[in-house]
Amino acid sequence: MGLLDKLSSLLGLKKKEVHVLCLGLDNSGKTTIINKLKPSHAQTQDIVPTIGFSIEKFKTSSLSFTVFDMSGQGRYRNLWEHYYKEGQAIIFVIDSSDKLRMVVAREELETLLNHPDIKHRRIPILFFANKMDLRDAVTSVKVSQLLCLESIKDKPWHICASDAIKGEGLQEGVDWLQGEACIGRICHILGH
Ligand code: G3D
Ligand code: MG
Repeated sequence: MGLLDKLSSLLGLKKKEVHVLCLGLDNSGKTTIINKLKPSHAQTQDIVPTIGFSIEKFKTSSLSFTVFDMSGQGRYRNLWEHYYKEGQAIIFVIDSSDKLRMVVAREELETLLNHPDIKHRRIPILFFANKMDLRDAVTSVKVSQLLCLESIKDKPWHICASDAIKGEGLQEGVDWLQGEACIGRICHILGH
């Protein structure tokens, strides 16, 4: 059973589909992470609506994943923001060794958090401080400071250091997301 199948079966969401958005700057490691999480039977669909922007999608029986690069090209923004509405959980990936673009990642995160389709929803956000194996990488605590994560008060969030190539840290992250999604589901049922 792949990590994601386990997640969906534990959530008891056999019928209802959960949409997860996996976002971050290009080259942060999204595709590598998703490929590690993806069960072998998942159907992948690469969509390339415009040259220079691509969206990866795949589905398991009860989870659907949409992955895209937030590469700062304003003209593609509408294309990716279109997916915010359906997202019920977010995985935001950061290249911990790319200090130069950390500020760009922070700006993208702020724009995401202020988007009308995200702003007022208690949507869980899992951050992967990825590429921890690289000598230049800063710690996940430092990444969290650089991205001002402490200022996120109205959404559950969690940061995990990861090495997507070896697959390290991914399980911890998925476990956390699973717990949050369960809580969110129970609150939803209870009408909170
Ligand atoms: P993206 O989908 O976010 O654009 P990718 O990023 O998953 O394509 O990864 C970009 C590059 O970073 C890839 O290298 C990939 O192998 C590498 N990478 C991803 N995660 C890690 C990690 O945790 N550690 C290290 N050292 N490298 C990582 P290439 O060389 O194929 O461009
Ligand atoms: Mg990619």
